[in-house]
Amino acid sequence: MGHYRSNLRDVEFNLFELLERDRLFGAQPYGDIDLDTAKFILREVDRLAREDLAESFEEADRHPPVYDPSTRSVTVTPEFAGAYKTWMDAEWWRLRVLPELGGTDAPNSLNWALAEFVLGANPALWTYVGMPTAARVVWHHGTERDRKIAQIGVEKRWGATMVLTEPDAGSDVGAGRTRAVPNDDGTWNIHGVKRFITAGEHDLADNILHLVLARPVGVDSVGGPGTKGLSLFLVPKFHFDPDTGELTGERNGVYATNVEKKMGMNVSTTCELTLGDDAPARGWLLGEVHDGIAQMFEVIEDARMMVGCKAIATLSSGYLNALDYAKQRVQGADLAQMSDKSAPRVTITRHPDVRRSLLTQKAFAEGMRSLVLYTASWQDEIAVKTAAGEDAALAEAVNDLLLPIVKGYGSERSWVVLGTESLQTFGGSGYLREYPIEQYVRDAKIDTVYEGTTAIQAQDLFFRKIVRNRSVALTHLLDEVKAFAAASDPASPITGERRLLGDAVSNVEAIVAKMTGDLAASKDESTTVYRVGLNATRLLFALGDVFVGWLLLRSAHIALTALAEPQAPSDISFYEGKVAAAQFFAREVLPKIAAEREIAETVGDFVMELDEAAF
Ligand code: ST9
Repeated sequence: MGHYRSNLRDVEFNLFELLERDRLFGAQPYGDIDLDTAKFILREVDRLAREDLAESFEEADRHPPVYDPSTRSVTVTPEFAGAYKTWMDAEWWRLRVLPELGGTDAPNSLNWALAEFVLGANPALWTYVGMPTAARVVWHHGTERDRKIAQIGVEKRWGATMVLTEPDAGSDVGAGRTRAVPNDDGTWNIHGVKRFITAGEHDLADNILHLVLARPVGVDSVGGPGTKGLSLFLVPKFHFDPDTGELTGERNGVYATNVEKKMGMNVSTTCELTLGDDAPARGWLLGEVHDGIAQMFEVIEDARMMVGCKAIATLSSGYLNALDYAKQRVQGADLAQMSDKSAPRVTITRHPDVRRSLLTQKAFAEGMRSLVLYTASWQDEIAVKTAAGEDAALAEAVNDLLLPIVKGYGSERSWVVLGTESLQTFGGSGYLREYPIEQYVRDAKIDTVYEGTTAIQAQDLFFRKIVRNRSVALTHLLDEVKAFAAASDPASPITGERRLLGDAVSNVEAIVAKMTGDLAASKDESTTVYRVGLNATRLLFALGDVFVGWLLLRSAHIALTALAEPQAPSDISFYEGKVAAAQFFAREVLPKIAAEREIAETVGDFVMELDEAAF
């Protein structure tokens, strides 16, 4: 058996029992999909991921792509290249491609469910398949010429990258110095050095289309300071005939000048790209307007969702690997017989702390899966409303609110639980390369860092998604959570847990109130905003816990209803597990938000006033 343990049953539960996604099938814009087809696709991708895509996971980690500085090229191992080809040949990635570009309109909820299988089996694979996202953004913002390029990119299965970061412009993208100079023929010459470019160079595709942020120079009224002065350019690795897509054989002046050596995700090439150094790097401005950061953010939003999905995919497989191990590992006697040295040895699933750990893993993995798919269900809502010509503003705002939580909270909780609980379940064996967990931990760490660090997600959440949105999306969601928490259900085994959820919402609202108050006070005393900064990640985590607790309890409610009817033995266990995970999370995690509130309310100025020498 390979390393990857998927959870198809839970994915289906989320899609069809919790989120009732099948209600969308057969109607616009998802007229081509029905429930049987969706379940068939899920089963197929699950099988493909476990049996084929997962196979090179370990090998590719031990034998990362080789960078040849003399040709500035990268060679990927045949094993990983085989997995990539298998995924591309299977064509399921076309469910993410616009119909205008040869794809099928499938709900984002279904797509992110499929993505979980791929990202769990071989996460780096996904980073090489950027074209569906890139082509969508190019199609939406491009001229006829750009749309043709998007069509060619999909048809020829080219790679695509997002090129933002520079050595001195990481979180602060607006500090980027890469320049773009217009040519007479409508193209631009790009000059600069970019860093940390995922899949920036490889031999898996015939060409790579780089989406590059650069600052136009020599053009009136554009190219000012900060992110708003950035434009987005389409810069191919190889020049091609824009009508046919045939490569001209001429190399464009964008080269990988280094490939980083990393802690994990070793098979995903992380490149330094130098543009326009010894040969011109020519590209096209995307569309006719200089609106680079907004255009790039459409790619970033997709990638942030991907990171959250990857994080929980790995946690879920980590948990299921740990569970398998715990069920077999015999060690020590039952604690209730600890004084009897001749008592029979038991599997470690009998030990209280291991059970606590396994339920922690289960609750976070399943709760955050719900969070990812719940967020995706708002993306479905945007598509449905847009197709019907209706106002999608609320759906957009709720999706925007949830994205930093999916990415920031999802990645942090996954990485911590993987390291402290999943690996720990294996004892010393978890530290060995014999088991996949040590690689999971290494591969998962990047999720808290790239696509905007956790601190960036926390600031995005508060300043942009709450304050700038005037709390419309937050209030909408918290009202739903409060209504669920307050619903009367006296005989139910989750009555106490609903109360704990209600308390957690009050506490998170108090954290928001404290931060909003400090922000308002900063109009008179600007440094008061530091208090907001000190509470930002606290809010991100607290809100994530509330939403996960709510989704787990909603799942438990559905499970309890199902358990009232006759069920197959495997379904009884499944539904009992859903109830237990929700009860555990509500009892063990949600009460901690009260302490977070207390800390948040006492946050003052001393941390920022401390002399740097005292650190
Ligand atoms: C990276 C690569 O880390 C990781 C690779 C992952 C794997 C990718 C694999 C590919 C997967 C497939 C998907 C991708 C496909 C790839 C191929 C594609 C070619 N929401 O607040 P302001 C906009 S890459 C929406 O003033 P500052 C908005 O337009 C590196 N839009 O910010 C706004 O204008 P307005 C990742 C947003 O102070 C404008 O920005 N790097 C949002 O100027 C200015 O906003 C990062 O993620 C938003 N949430 O700049 C950067 N926020 O206000 C992290 C801003 O008028 N840093 N906009 O609407 C940040 O996010 C900073 O907060 C900052 C600050 C740069 C936005």
